[in-house]
Amino acid sequence: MSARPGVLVARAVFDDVVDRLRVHFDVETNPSDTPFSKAELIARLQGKRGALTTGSERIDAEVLGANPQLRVVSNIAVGYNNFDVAACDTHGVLATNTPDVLTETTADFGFALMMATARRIAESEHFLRRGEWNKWSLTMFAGADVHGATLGILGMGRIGQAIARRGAHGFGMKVIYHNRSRLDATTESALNARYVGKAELLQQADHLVLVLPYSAESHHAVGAAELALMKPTATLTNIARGGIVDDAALAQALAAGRIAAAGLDVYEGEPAVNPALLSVPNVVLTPHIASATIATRRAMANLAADNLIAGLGFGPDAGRPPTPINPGVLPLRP
Ligand code: 8YV
Repeated sequence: MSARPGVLVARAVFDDVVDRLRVHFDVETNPSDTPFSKAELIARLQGKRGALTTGSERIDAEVLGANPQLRVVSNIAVGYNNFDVAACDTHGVLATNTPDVLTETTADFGFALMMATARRIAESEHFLRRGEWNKWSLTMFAGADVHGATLGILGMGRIGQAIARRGAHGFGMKVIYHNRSRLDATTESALNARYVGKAELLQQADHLVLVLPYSAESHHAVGAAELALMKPTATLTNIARGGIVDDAALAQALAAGRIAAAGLDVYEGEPAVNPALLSVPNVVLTPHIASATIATRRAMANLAADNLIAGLGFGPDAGRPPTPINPGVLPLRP
């Protein structure tokens, strides 16, 4: 039997990143890139000390209980709602994520999706492709201005702040935000951002962007009651997580013209998308690609590999993984 620790790479990852893992570990990969079922994930993890996961793999008490030898779960994502961190603590398992490396790329996409939504880019492109464009007219696909408008940000972490910078400094937007904790005065003034209550954020924003982590508290943070507070001319953009928006309520609000338009990169129960959203024209829909540039996805995969290697006690940073979620479990049990 090999003395090298075994690790599972749960989804297809860049070959050179897997090669970095092979220097230290016996690596099992998933070349088909089909997400494992829970039972298969549990089976594939048998005997493994570590796993490289994505948002598709749920690591919970059942998975951890069935694999007591597991020591490190390294997510290729900044969000980690697929991890039960309390269960990881209980089992002495280190959980890690990939913050920072995706901030600017994700903010670029959030801004692009917000602009596409405000300026009706997808809706008008579909119209053109359907061959329906037979004359120019003054108000054809007239949308809402982005420059000078009020940008509302719900969740003001790293990505929220990067979106605020783009809005305030690139587009002369008035930035308001709501967050669990208020930013310090220096950061607020650098971003030209004003802290407001959630109701005021909903009422005042011309373009509302959601960038908060998903948790039991943020489930359906934007539902029918919140949508009812928004301006009928407003747009809503969700690049955070499915489940933060009540997708059924949003589809109804869009169909009724309760708000002007929405841009969604994430969905409740994705990759399934609520069919009601597919049938309303005033929504731009993308398949969870906010961090998807080659450079950023490579940086995420490499940071996840760094975490796995160091977490399992190898490489120059042995025992000191760069971005732990629950560093309290360190040093790990043998
Ligand atoms: C990931 C994301 O690509 O980092 C996150 O939290 O949502 C995306 O950047 C996705 O979660 C796959 O793991």
